[in-house]
Amino acid sequence: MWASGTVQSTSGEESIVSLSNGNVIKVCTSQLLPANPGILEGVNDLIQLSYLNEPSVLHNLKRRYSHDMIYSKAGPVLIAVNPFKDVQIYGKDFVTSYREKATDSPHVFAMADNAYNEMMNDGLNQSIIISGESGAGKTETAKFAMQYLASLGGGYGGKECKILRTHCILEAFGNAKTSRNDNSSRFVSSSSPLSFALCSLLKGKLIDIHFTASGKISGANIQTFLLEKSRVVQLAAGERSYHIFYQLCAGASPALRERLNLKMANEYNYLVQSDCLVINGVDDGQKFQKLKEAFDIVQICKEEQEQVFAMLAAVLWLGNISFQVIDKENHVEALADEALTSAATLIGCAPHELMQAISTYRIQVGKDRIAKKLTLQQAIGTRDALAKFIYASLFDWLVEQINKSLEAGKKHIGRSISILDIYGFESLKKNSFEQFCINYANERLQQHFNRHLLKLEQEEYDLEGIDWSKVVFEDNQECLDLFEKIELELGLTKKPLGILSLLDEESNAPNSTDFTLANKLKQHLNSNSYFKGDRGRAFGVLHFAGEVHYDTNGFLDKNRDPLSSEVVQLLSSCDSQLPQLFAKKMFNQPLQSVTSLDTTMQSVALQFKGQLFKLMHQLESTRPHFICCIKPNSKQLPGTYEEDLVLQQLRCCGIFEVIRISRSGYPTRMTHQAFSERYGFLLSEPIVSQDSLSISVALLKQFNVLPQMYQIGYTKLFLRTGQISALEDRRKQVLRGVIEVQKYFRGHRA
Ligand code: AD9
Ligand code: MG
Repeated sequence: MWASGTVQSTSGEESIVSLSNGNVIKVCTSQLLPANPGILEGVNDLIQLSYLNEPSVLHNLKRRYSHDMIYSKAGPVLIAVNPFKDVQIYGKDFVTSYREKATDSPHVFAMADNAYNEMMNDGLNQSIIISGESGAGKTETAKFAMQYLASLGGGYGGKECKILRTHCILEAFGNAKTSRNDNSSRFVSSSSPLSFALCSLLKGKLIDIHFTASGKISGANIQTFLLEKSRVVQLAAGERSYHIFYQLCAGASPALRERLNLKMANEYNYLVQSDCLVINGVDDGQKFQKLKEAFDIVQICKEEQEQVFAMLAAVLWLGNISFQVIDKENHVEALADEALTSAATLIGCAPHELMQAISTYRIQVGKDRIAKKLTLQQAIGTRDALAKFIYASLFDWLVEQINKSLEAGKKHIGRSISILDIYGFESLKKNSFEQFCINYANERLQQHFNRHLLKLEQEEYDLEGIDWSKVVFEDNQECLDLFEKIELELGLTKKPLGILSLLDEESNAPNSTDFTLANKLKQHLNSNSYFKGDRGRAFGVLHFAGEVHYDTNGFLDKNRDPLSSEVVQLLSSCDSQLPQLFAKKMFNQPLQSVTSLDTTMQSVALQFKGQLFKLMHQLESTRPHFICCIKPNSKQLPGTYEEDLVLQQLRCCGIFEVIRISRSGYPTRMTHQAFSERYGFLLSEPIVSQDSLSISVALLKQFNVLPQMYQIGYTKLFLRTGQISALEDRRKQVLRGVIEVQKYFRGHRA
C-alpha cells in the first residue's frame, strides 16, 4: 500500500525515493504524499498530524499499536484497535489513575470518566456510541465502559453486577458461530482454533444506565435492534445456530430432558443441516449452567425458566416436522409423528391443531371462512415462520424480563448514560436486506456524528473568537433522503419517493418479485445522484463510507416477514402462557390484513425505521461520545496489523469524516505561548513587544504564512493542514546547524 521514504531527487513527473528498508525506487511524483515531522510520530490524537493523509493516519495507529497503545483519538472520537490479547490496562490501578486524571493517554476509561463527569456537573444525559465491524471489540469495549461506571457508581455486587451478568444471557440468545470470510481479502486460517468468529447476530443494543442524583447506579434498561431470525431455521455450512440451542441440548438435566422430550443436538434438523455442532474449546453444557445462574440473578424464576426451555425445545421439534403430499395438486399435510406431538405439547395445543395451522390457510368466501390446503413449499414456509416467530418473541420477552429486574419496578427519573453497541457500516461481497438496514442506520448515526462534530468545532471557534464561515461543510442529508423521502401530495395521498417507501409499496403489491422491486427502484430513483441502477436485481447506493451494491434477492420476503393468521390464532388459543403472550403482542401491532395467507405485520423496514427514529430521538437529548473499534486483522491474532483492513474500517466508521472536517477547518491549534516558545528563537529580527501573541504574529509574517492559512484566536493560534510542517522543518534545520556548530567548537576545544 504505502511505504515511507525520503525523496532523493525529482525530475519532472518522476521522483527517486529511498525507502526506509534501504531500497531505492522510482515513482510518479503525483503519487507522493508528504510525511509528518518527527515530533508528531505516534501522537495521541490523529488530528494533531500536520498532514492528515491516509498513510500518515495508518502509520500513526500502527506505531501506537506495536507499542500496545491500542487507544488513540481522532478529535473527539476514540479509536480502539482490538489487541486480541490481555493488555493489562483495565485493573483497579488504571481506574484510579483515570479517576484522578493522573494520565491523559486515550482510554475507554477516560471517555467513560468524561461522560460521568459531564453528567454529574452539567446534569446532561450522556451517550457512548460504539461502532465497528464484527469482532472489532464493541462488546468488550462496552463492558469496560460499564465496569468503569460501575466502579464510580457504587462498588461491585449490586445492580452494576447484574447489568454485567445480563451479557451472558444476551450472548447465549443473540450470538452464534459464523465463518466471516465473506470478503475474499479477509483470509481466515483454518488451522487456528480461532478460524471462526463467535458473532453477535444482534445488530445493535442500547443499554441505558441510570444514576441517582448523587451519582450511584440505580438501574438500567436494554433495547435491542435487528436480530437475525433466519438463522433459527437456516444455516450455512460450518456455521451454528444460536448458542442457546446447543447449550440446552448439552446441559439439560435428565429430568428436564424428560419433561421436554429433549434429544441431543444431532437429532434436530435445524441444527444438523450445517454439519457443525460443537466449537473447539467451548463446553456448551457448562455454559448452560452459567446461563441458569444468570437467569437466577435477573430473577427469572424457575417456572419461567422451564417455559423458556420449553419454547426452545418446541422450536427444535418444529424443524423435525415433515409433510406428506395428499393430492394431485401437491397439497400437503403434516405427518402425525413424534415431532408434531412434541412440538404441539410444548407449545400447549393439540397435535391436530398444530397440524391444521401449518398445513392450511383460510379464505373468506361470503360469510364463511374456508380452509384450503397448502403446497409443500408454503407449508415449510409457514412452519419455519412459526419457529422464527417463537424464537424472536422469546428473545424480546427475555429482554423485557431483564429490564424489569434491572429497574426493580421503579420509574427512572434521574440521569443516565446510554451505551450503544452497534454494527458499523457493512460492505460485503454480497449485500442483502440486513446490510441495507444496518447501513441505513449508520447513515443516520453518521449524520448525528457530523452534526455533533460540527457543533463542537463551532463552539471552540466561537470561544476563540474565530470566523466560522471559512469552513465548508457537507451533510449526508441527501443520501438519507434517498432512503426516507415521502412527499405529501394534495388530498393527503403519499407519493413514495425514497427506497423505504418504494420497498413497502412493492411488498404489498400482488405478484411482485425481487426483479419488479429492482425495476421500480431504478424507475423512480435513477436521477438521484446517490443511487446507482445496476443490471438485473441489483442496485447501488453511494454511502458516506463508499459505494455499496445490494442484491434485492429476498428483500421482499425479509421485509414482509409473513406470519399466517392461522398460526397467530393457534398461539393465542394455546394453554401455555408464553405463546399466548407472543400472539397478543402480535395483535397489538397494526395488522394490515388478517384474512389472507400472507398476513403481514408492519413491514420489517418500517419497524426498523421507527426504532431508529426513537433511538435517534433519544440520542439527540444526550451529549454523545464516539468510540470506533477496529479489527486489525482477520485472523484474530495479537500483534498483526493489516493496513488495508484497517483503512477500510477507518473509512467505514467516519474517521476520515473527522479528518475531512478538521482539514476543511484549522486542525492545528497551539496556544500562543506554546507556539512562541517552540519557534520564537527562529525570529531573525528582534521585535519590540515580547508577549507571546506578538511573537506568534511576527513568526507567521516571517515565514510568509498566507492569511487564509491561519486565524488568531484569543488564546490559540489556528493553522490549516500542513502549515506546522514548514515551521518544523525550519526549526530542525536551525537546530541541526546549532548542533553542528557545537560539535565544531567541541572539536576545537579538544
Ligand atoms: V460482534 O459484532 O458482537 O460479533 P464485537 O462485539 O465487536 O463483535 P467483541 O467485543 O466480542 O467484538 O470482541 C471480540 C474478541 O476480541 C473478544 O472476544 C476478545 O477476545 C477480543 N477483544 C476485544 N477487545 C479487547 C480488549 N480490549 N482487550 C483484549 C479484546 N481483548
Ligand atoms: Mg458484540
